[in-house]
Amino acid sequence: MDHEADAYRTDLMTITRFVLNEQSKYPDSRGDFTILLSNIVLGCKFVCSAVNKAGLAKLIGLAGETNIQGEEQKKLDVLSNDVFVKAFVSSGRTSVLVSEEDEEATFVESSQRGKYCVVFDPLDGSSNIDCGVSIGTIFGIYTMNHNNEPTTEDVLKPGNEMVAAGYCMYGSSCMLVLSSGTGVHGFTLDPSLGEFILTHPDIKIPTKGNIYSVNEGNAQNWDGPTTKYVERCKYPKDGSPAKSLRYVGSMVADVHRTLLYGGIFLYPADKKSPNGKLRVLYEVFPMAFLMEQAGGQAFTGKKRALDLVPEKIHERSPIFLGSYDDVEEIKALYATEEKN
Ligand code: AFP
Repeated sequence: MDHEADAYRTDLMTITRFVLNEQSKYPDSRGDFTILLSNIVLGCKFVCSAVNKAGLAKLIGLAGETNIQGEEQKKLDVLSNDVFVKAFVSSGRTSVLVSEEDEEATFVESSQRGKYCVVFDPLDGSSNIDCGVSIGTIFGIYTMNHNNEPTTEDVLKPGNEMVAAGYCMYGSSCMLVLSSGTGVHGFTLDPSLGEFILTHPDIKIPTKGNIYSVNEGNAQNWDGPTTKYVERCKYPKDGSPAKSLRYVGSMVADVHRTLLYGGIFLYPADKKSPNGKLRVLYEVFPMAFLMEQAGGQAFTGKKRALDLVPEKIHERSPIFLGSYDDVEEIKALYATEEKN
């Protein structure tokens, strides 16, 4: 009998236990982050269950405009947003919420306020829902550094001021990947226990990868450095093998694969979208935070992504993120262009 393996199987490191362990390293900590995180976990479990049922609901006629009681059915992304907003507000640990689904920021009323601000995309990649492809929730967390009325200025801060970030991927398994500034850790939902269990401790991205991930349908509108970079992925000049192309079209899935296998994910600027497509606060920053924590890099075409200072809550930015050496290469191409 393999006692060591048995001990491993019976000594489960749940996400709550993991965060409590981390918390115990800070004697002044009052458990606010643990409480906030347990509400994120609740939202993720809810969305996971709803996503799993989405196909079935459609099949048996529960989804659509109205349900059998004649009530309007909410779309999954709207429903997910409602769940997360309510979980954050009721946690009593948040003051400002910015969601991809809501045009304006939500300011929590004073009786329920707490020290955190959360920026999030409750269901990213929602155009993939109907075909059962992986989608996800992305979040980033800031702390309030004053006791005055909260404003949008509390979240219009560079990504390097985030205290934590993560995503939950609803795919063949449900996985929550989190960093609170001490490495990146992955937890997989055990559906029979209803608990996220630590399965990927201290994720490090390979220094170089052999996959590039981009929507090549936009190639005719790319700028010089992006065009040159993708050309090099396909026809390397140094005799190395060409990179493989993988593109899901769900940022969480594409970034998750990049984190585990290495390589680069690009959503560049193009002539039609000079600022790219992805949103700074709840797509670019959280993923850039995770990449750097895992030993990779994230670059906008001009600067380190986490050094951007957003001026609007739904601002967009081009993004190149992934393995350290692969991002170095694209940085060099932009540096050369700037000189010429
Ligand atoms: P949707 O939520 O509209 O599906 O957009 C997903 C997304 O914001 C991000 O998850 C993808 O990386 C990116 O857009 C894909 O964009 P393209 O369809 O333009 O490639």
